[in-house]
Amino acid sequence: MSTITTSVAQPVPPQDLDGIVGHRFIYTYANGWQYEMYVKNATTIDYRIHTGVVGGRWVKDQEVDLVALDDDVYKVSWNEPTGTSVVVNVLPGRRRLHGTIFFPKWVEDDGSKTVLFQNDHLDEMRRFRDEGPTYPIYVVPEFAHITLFEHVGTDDESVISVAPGDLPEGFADRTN
Ligand code: FER
Repeated sequence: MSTITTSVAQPVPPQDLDGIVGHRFIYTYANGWQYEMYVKNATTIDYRIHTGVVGGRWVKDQEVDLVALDDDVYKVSWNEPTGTSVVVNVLPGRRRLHGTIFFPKWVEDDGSKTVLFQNDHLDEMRRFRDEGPTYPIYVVPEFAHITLFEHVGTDDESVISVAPGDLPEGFADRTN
């Protein structure tokens, strides 16, 4: 294994994203929440939330910032139309993940308003975001274990195409 070196002149390590782009992974946070992410391409994710306070929610075409921090270490960051911000660090080879979710107060108060296929409700989500209340932000930092990690190819709209509740029995429990 080689060591990646950076400096003031070159702070950016090599950006080889092949180990995460075009992959689907399912993971369970230490608080029991189970999530599924598909990195559709270097700037876009689709995802489903299988269990947790907003279980049942699913989203396609969320724009993200995706970077490689080191060998086998990636960071995915984004802001939702709901106002929720998320930062997820992913170590596929170690099957390790850490997510920090920054929920606006209105989601903490009633997350059920976000439990839907968000793409059909984008204006409504932006309205809720703008109505708030936003503060205090509810910060949820948790480790997770990746139970499934698979290459499925890029830009495949069939990977995440149905609601979490409409999947075959046991879908999210498949491991590899
Ligand atoms: C994740 C944590 C949070 C994730 C998505 C969210 C796809 C989204 C939360 C929300 O908008 O309610 O690991 O991965």
